[in-house]
Amino acid sequence: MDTTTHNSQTLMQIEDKYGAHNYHPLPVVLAKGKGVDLWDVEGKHYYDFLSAYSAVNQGHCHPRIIEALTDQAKDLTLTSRAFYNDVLGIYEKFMAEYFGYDKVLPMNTGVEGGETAVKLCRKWAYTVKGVEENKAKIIFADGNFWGRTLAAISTSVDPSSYKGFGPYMPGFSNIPYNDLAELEKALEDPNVAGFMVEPIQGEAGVVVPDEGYLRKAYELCKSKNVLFIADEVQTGIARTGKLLCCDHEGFKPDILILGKALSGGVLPVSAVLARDEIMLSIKPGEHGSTFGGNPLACKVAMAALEVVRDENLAEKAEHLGQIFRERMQVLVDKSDLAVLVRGKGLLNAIVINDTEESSTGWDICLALRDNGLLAKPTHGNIIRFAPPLVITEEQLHTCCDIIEQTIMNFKKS
Ligand code: IF1
Repeated sequence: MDTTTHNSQTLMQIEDKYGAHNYHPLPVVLAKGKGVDLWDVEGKHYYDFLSAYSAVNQGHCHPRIIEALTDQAKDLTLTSRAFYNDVLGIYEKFMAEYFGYDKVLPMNTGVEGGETAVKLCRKWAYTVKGVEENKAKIIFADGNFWGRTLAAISTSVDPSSYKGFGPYMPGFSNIPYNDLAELEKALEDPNVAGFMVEPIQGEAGVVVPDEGYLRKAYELCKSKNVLFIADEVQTGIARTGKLLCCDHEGFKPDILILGKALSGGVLPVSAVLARDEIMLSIKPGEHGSTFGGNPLACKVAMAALEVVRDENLAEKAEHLGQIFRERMQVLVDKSDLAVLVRGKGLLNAIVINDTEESSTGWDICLALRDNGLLAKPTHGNIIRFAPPLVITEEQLHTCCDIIEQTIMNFKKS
């Protein structure tokens, strides 16, 4: 093992030489995280305003979650699903009761959750709804992002996601986001089995649909015996001020996909929840994964969800999110650069007065980094701001000061 003492520069060079170039990270090399705080290799402090894309809602290295990890790691980490173990059933009951569903199918990454939801929806279509084999259709919204697999990119309208990876998955179609008329039209096709949608589109730039859109979309799906599939991988687990973003509109998705903060960012844990009629359409041996539902992940996830409940993180996100948007609105009103702020809870974004192709968002994030705050643009002109939900009101104001000063003093290149 390389035991040389490295600095940020040498570590970035090593990654460049030996690692695939499938990312373009902001040039900062992190070495330690605790709560909202991050430190780089040289010991410089930053406030985390990305939370690993909403995976670290509970704060970095939360002691209760780390304790669950280390305790279980000493006993049993993985049995595979070839055998039972003494944790999975306890976890499944915990999850079913926590979210109010009959059953849970445990997976690892968010995109595996999405793939699982699509397979469940198709299987339900053929075995319950009565759609002809291989004719099931699932509708997605333009601007969606649910991961990097071939099925996920087949529904993308972003060339950087799908270009050069064809041919694409059949049986998928797209409609505009936040457009009930287009959804109603698409649902006329009797082969439609599901509508899979993010309650707020994260990667698209924290795009919040009109009040009531989700509820009405759900009702339209119900009226056509079509499953409403909520991708809450990024919006779930208290991020938007409720346990689930769909809770803002008071309905339960037919299929719920969770990931990211389900483990508090400690290891990959995802889950798909549904009622028996849907979940039992997949029979033994028809789906699974080596690590899905492993005892280590189950203990970590239960601790992560107990932290959300015991520390009232949804209420915090709701309260602090309002403060954040009020502070940012003051900035928007006096800045020529920041044109609007939008979001729910502590999932927010600022739209910058420049083109999607510009580097202004990136350049502002470099300046924010220099001023001790880490954020990343979703597009050239949209910066997402999503701190861990454990941030205090005082820390939030300090960070709003940093954002305000950085943007007010920023000079476009
Ligand atoms: C990357 C984006 C965010 C997601 C939603 C499913 C998944 C994601 C709503 C898949 C994952 C991650 C992927 C990561 C960066 C990040 C991301 F910029 F890519 F688009 F958050 F907006 N549904 N999003 O946001 O979950 O398989 O990654 O566990 O690919 O760079 P995953």
